Amino acid sequence: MSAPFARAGSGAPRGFSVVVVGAGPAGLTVGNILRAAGVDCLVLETETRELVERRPRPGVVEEWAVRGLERQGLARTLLERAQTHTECEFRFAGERYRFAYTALTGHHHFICPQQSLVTDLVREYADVRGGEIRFGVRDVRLHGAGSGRPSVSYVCPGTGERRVVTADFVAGCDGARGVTRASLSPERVRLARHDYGVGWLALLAEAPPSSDCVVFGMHPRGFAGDMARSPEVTRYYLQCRPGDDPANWPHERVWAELRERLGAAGAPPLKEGRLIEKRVLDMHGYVVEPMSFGRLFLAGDAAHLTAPIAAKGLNLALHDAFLLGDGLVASLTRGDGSGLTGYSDACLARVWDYQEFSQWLAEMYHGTASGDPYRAGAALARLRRLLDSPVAVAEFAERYLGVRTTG
Ligand code: RFL
Repeated sequence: MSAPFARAGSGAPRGFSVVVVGAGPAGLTVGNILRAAGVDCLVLETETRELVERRPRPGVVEEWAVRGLERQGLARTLLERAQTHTECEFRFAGERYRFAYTALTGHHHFICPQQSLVTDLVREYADVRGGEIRFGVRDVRLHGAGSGRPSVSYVCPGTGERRVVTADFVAGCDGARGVTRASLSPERVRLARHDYGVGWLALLAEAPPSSDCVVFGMHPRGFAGDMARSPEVTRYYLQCRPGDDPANWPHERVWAELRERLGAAGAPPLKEGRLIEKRVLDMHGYVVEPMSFGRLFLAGDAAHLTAPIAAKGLNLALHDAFLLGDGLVASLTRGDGSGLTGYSDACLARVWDYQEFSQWLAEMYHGTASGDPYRAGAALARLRRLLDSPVAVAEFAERYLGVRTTG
């Protein structure tokens, strides 16, 4: 491992074994794994600690991911506080279809607002495991990613000075809008992108849950989703035009559309509340292959974006982080580089599986409202098969939960 500090006054940049760019779930999980093994590292984050701990983010976490956090000693408060989801409901043509996936598979989802997870991960990394972290840094730049000793520079928020840190490895965990991905050599990486051609109006309502499980509504006017987040807050989605302006969706219109698209025989009435978040997400996904270049390893949304259609992005970020954290520890403490060599392929197998599931689900959710009778007919066939065939249901359960339940 590198000496973590350069001699005072030497003018030489400080050195760390690992510099992690980005304090989201991916970066903080990598940092925590490194600190548990006694590896020195620095996390750089452009936002303040208060903002990353409060930024409202989603919450469907797969059971295997929570067990992975638990193995790293990172799930204690999540397990104390998170609700579990065991069923979901499809609504179509005024009917309700319950899908009790836990009864079928023995597995469930955890519902935990991402900001609670991030708060726990920051506290554990910085306050318990003694990890170094700089919040509010500006203009982060990566230098020499393909070289034997890369460095990262940033502008210090307090002094306005540019600081340089060197590293044995850089973990690029700076999300979809970060800078590390751009350091991958364009000749050696491929960016695969898919545009779903629809938008989702993502809403957070100060309203108690209207349903005891996640509800997916497929309607000729467009998809609608109802996902309880806590006893006080519920997330709703409404399919809309890509690039639509949230200002086109005043309170009355939102609730009228939700009532229409989620309406079904015997469904409990929606509990309305003040809309505290309203933004339009253009549904798209991308995958960067390979996820590493030289001594730079990407993890989470920095490497791949999964449209929130199947609620998979956070889960993939954690999967990458477990593999990257373990690979870095093996390399730095035991000289075993096999985890890092196989890192990209090991991540991408799950990434592509989840991308394909999102695409499959997207067609079922949006086909009915596509205006294309062929797509609408095929979407209905997809839904009917899911409702009628035990084999289709078992496969859906596996993919929805991200586990192999058979074989
Ligand atoms: P993050 O969470 O974006 O964190 C990246 C961090 O890097 C910082 N950053 C930089 N730091 C230093 N230098 C720079 N140049 C930087 N640029 C950026 C950022 O400030 C940030 O702190 O990425 P990470 O760690 O890869 O985690 C990915 C997940 O956050 C993401 O995939 C999920 O939120 C996706 N997602 C969902 N995933 C699930 O598994 N289950 C869900 O239910 C779910 N629902 C959703 C979602 C994403 C949504 N939005 C926000 C599009 C619902 C929505 C509405």
